[in-house]
Amino acid sequence: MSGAVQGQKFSILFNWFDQDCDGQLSAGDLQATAKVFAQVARDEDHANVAAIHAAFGQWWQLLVEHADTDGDGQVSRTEFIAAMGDSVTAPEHFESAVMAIADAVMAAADTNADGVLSREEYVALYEVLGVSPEQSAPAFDRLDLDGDGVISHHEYRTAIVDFYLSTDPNAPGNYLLGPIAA
Ligand SMILES: [Ca+2]
Ligand SMILES: [Ca+2]
Ligand SMILES: [Ca+2]
Repeated sequence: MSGAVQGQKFSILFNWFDQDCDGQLSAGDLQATAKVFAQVARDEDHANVAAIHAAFGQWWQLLVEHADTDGDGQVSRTEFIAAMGDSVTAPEHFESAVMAIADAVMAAADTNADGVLSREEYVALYEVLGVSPEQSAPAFDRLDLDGDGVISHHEYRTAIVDFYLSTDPNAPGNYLLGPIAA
């Protein structure tokens, strides 16, 4: 049961990364995903755009190393889900791979650079990613754990950890990408 929740989340993630929708992740897919995320940054925010591209590059290296078990230079859905539940979420990789992307994306999305995500900044981030305000606004309320109306860096990281590591179907961080239930 617990594995099913994680598998469902990783499968949604796979769909996001597989930008050309051919059922395989490639270096090109990850570069395209980085470009999508980078759109949330302000035009002059070159530092965070570079950080997003670097973090996705690192992420792809980790996937090739740990997920591409048949060595064809691409990562299938099955390979991805297996590696996500195993190597990628291991503590020694999680901070450098997953959190590097999360931190760069949050910094880019924090367009007024006050260190927190307002509802407007959060909704704008998800609009770039193709998630409607109808989905992202309720997610914002769940991720704002202390209810102060903004998502702090700590709340954001808690959501990322929940999303990747929690097997609880009701973990607030599951809503990071919108509802996971089919
Ligand atoms: Ca692909
Ligand atoms: Ca802000
Ligand atoms: Ca908060």
